[in-house]
Amino acid sequence: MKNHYKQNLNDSLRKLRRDIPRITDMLRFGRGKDVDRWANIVDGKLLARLSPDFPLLATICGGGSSGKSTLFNSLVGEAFSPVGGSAGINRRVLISAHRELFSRTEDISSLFEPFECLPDPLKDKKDLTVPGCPLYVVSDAVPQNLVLMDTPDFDTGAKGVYMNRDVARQALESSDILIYVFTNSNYNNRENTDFISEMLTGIGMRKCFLVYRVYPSFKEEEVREHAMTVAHNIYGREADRYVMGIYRADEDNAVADGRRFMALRPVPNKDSSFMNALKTIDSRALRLELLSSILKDALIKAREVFELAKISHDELCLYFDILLTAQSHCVNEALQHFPMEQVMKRFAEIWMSTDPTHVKTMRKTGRLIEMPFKVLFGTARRVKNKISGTEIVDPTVDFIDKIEEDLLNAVNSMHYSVVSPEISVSATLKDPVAKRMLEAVQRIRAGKDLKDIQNPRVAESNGMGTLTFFVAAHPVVFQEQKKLQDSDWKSAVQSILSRRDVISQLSDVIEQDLKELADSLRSRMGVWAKIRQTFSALLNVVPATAAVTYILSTGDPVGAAGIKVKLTGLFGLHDLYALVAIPATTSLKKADQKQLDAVLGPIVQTWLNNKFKEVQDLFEQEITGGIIRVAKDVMDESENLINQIEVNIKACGKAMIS
Ligand SMILES: Nc1nc2c(ncn2[C@@H]2O[C@H](COP(=O)(O)OP(=O)(O)OP(=O)(O)O)[C@@H](O)[C@H]2O)c(=O)[nH]1
Ligand SMILES: [Mg+2]
Repeated sequence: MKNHYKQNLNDSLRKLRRDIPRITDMLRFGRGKDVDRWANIVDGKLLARLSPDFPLLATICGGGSSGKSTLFNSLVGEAFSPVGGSAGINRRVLISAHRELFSRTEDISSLFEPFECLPDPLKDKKDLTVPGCPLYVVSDAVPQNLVLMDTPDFDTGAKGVYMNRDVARQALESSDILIYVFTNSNYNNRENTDFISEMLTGIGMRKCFLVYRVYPSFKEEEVREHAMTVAHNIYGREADRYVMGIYRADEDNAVADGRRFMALRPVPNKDSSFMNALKTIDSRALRLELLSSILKDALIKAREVFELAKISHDELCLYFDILLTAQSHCVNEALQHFPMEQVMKRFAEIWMSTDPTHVKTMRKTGRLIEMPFKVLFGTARRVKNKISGTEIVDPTVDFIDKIEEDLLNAVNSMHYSVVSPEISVSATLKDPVAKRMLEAVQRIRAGKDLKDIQNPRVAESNGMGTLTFFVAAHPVVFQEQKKLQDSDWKSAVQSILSRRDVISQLSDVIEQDLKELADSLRSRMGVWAKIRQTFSALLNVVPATAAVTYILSTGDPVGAAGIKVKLTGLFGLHDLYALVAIPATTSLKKADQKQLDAVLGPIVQTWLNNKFKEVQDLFEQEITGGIIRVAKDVMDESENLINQIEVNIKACGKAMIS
């Protein structure tokens, strides 16, 4: 690999190392443990050891009391590591290497990097029987291309709780070759071989030597057969490829007494000693082979996380779209009753105040018939509007009750949706948001394995293109959901209801909108006379609680009596119409439907657009705000991160083949 490719690989790998755990945390799609292991391997085996000259780390491991420390001492030629006692005597890792290697301080600190510890020499071997950072001993008996490591066992303990598993895991993850020591009592222990298999074959296949501490009476064939059982349990069918040698260490009391070192014999019997086998490993070739296999696997894993992140991001976007659309539906629900009388009266006032001077003069001198307005303003109760300083009509008690009922239903269904484990909404495919939601559902389902296909779902509600979308609440909002669940909902409802006048009052924004509407109507309609008649007919009879029905464009508003207006500004509901049902009164019947639409339509629209915004703000303040904010922030941040991850996976792949 050329130098600049190596540099690119190093840079992109470092970025992936930073971003893969970040995206997993950010989108909370679980896999934390997998990703931790991946990160450890990238740290310990790739980033620290991209150089092919880095020595191989040979790890002696095995079950408790299998003879690991005895073997370690035998290889280094001195009883550094404590042996005997009860199983699990070693509580930390002991490292040994040639003096020459210890003079290369850079290599030594990279060696300790996976353990996140500074290297300390072994002073007292008792220190190894208490947990702590790895210790080292210098030994010129260790071949210069190797670092030898004695590790704690991984099977002392009970009921699945193992005393030394974490240290053993760290040691195995950082090892380049394994020296597995086993005995007749544990050679077929699947739990042990499964653990090693998981460590050695997950990311980058690592090779091993098998050391069988066995009775001298065992025949070579038996030893080989048992050793191959171990090999198959670790590597599966390809076992032969990964076993570098099988050795037997015959039980010997002189070894147990510490009078003699352990002697290893190759199986089948050859001249070469175990030490010789270690010395003649082509460590450079093995390191390169390992690096490319680890890198390949690390990238496969990174790609897997990347795909999961994309699915999770799609799920979050889908959740967000459904939530906002559901909120739009609830806002509609809160605005079922239109204070027609109140709004119309105020509009008439504004209209009159902006009459041309000659009309005002005529009105003052009584030359203009203005009976309907006199009736209106004469009977209405008035209150001072603090904001605009103008007079407005106080809404009737009956109407306020209706608003309160609507609002109560709406906030309760919003609250229910937002704290539920699953959220759903119906939408018509004519809406761009619904299209987007359907595409997200299809992408997620295509990327998910079939077992987990329950989330999300889409159901056809009727034959007219209306779909109902279901998605589980995304884990990124769990905390906010919990906050809402734990908060005092009853008092939140009280606080929302106490602000119901947000709906009934004419805010200064509406005032302004109505003024603009009056101007534009006047310019479109020309002279007062043309619509005077309509006003006269309408304003007297429109009931305060004219009910509003919302219809998606696929519904059938045709034929319904009332004013139909297209609404805008609500999230996800682009084809929404409001139909204001005007009870059939004689005066209204007489009114031309076209005039009704022309005059009342824009006023209804102005009011609803304004109120949507205000009620939506109220919902976001009291119910949905926290969840919307978290979802939006994570959506944006994770999208960036996913893009960066994609770029770096590609860059690593390119550097690898160069
Ligand atoms: N008879 C006999 N005993 C041995 C032989 N090799 C090791 N032992 C004994 O087996 C026991 C365990 O040996 P250790 O080397 O401490 O085993 P270990 O795998 O390091 O054990 P832990 O560190 O506790 O996991 C000790 O009492 C050793 O003396 C041998 O060849 N023959
Ligand atoms: Mg030991």
